[in-house]
Amino acid sequence: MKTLMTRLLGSGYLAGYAVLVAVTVTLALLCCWGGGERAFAQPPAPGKAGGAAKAPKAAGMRIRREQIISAVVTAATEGPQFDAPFYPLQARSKAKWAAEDTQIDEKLAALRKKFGKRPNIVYILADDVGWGEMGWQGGGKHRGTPTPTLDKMAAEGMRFFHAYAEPSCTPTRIAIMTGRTPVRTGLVNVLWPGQTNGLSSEEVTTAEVLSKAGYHTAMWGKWHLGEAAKYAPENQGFDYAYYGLFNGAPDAWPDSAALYKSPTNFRAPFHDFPGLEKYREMTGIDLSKPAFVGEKGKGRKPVEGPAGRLTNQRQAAFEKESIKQILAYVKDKAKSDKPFFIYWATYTQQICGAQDHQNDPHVDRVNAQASMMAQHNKHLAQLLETLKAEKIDENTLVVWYSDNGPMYAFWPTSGYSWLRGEKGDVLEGGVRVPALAYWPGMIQPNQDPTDFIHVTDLFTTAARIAGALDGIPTDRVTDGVDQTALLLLGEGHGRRNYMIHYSGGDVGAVRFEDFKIILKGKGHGGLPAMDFYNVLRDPGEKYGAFYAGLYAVTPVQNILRDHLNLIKKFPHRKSEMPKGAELTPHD
Ligand SMILES: [Ca+2]
Repeated sequence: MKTLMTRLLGSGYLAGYAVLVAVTVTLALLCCWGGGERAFAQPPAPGKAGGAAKAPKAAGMRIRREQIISAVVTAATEGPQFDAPFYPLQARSKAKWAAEDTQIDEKLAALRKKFGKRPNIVYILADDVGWGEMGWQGGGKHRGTPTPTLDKMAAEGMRFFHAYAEPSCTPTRIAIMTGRTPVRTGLVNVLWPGQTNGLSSEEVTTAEVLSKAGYHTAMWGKWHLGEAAKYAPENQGFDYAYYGLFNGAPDAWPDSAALYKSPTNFRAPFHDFPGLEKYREMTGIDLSKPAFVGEKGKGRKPVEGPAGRLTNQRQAAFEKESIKQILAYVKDKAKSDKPFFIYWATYTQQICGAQDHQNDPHVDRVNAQASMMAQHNKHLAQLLETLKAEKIDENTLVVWYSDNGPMYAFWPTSGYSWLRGEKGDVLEGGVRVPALAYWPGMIQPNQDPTDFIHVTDLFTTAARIAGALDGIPTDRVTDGVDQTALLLLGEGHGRRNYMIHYSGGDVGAVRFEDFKIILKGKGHGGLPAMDFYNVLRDPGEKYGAFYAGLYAVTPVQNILRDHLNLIKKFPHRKSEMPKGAELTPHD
């Protein structure tokens, strides 16, 4: 990877970079970089700490041309420090965004006047639901996985055809919780039961930002960001948390062992698992407490009953208990003078199904996830009805987002994507996911913007809507951009035109506008090795011919270069994973 980067960012850089800067920087600045040193009245200030380059302090001091370019392109002028490729778009959108921000402020102020408090925020993160799985995408009942409530939300809210996540569970959970590309946090791998690392306490979560801003904060579902108490949600900003520790796989292990002994072990996926007791003897890993209920400042205790015992019925039981609690929570907090933040990391659709819904209309019984999706749609409808009954639906943003693409290893109990690739890939099938935003009265119904969003954006957008942008730390890079304008003003108001798709700790692909380059091994014929796509024209990534996209190579290289350069100023947090123990299975 390093050699490839060096080659990609080689001799052609300067010319291309000058073009990029010329296009994006204001005329006032352009006049400053004709000579070696010029006076520059108001130099932008970079991020406050974390090894950021020092900004010239006094107005009018003389600075070098290189410093001007670097400061304009990579550094924050105030507030959060975003990734370097964000700044050219910000620079050329300054007037437009300022006008939009005024409109947004007015809308939020009017809402606050009406309800007397800031908006509630509900983030629902689904598991392994592939792009195309929704009825509104051509899936739904036509693929044996009915999604009636999600289709209703799509019709009454904003549906995203261009929503992106990280390629797997833990990384997307890091991204939604911190607004940061996982590699920056020191945690890039999917966590497996018994592993001792997790999301560093030094990271600032969405829950911490909102809690500090006066929100009630609660979570239900699959945490999967570390097993130790210090990593637990009640110690990462949530007042209350009802959560599972592990990925979805262990729920199927004990039953698989039993199935293996029976004459009906057809395709039991984990049939070599020796059972909980034997496994503990062999490994020292105790799987008997897969779920906990925690309260901030009070610690946690294991979940009792079927939702707290590994079996392939646990996920469905856990979801049932979760929605019961969520509805009670909403009813209770509707009366509070403080708003609430709910993070519901639903098990839908992990490996196990929901027995009660196996015989629902249109449910494919061979695909266990279809029944889980049916159950989830029912629960989701109950949540929306409750918000309405409590008369807070117009003061509650609900976002539904899948965490990654399907996992075909468990086919046909795997989910599905119409796109190429699967969970773990930086191909569209791995990272492009179904997503929705629903907010009656604030988000206009039936919208399908072409703008693209990334799961990290939910962090920054929550902070914006809560009036808590000042809670975002400025001593580190935040990758999520504020997408409130897209939500409230509609198509064309998105604030993102690039993405860096990571595969574990390495850059796997770079996106700029409609162009996407997937970085590969060795080049040939004097050209770097990469697959080039226009993913607007070719969402299935079927036509990866490089030559048609030669003109886009330099802009994409520049994005990569600026991204990598900023890492030098804001180094990644050290991994807490013991050296040499990094495995990267998907889940
Ligand atoms: Ca997942």
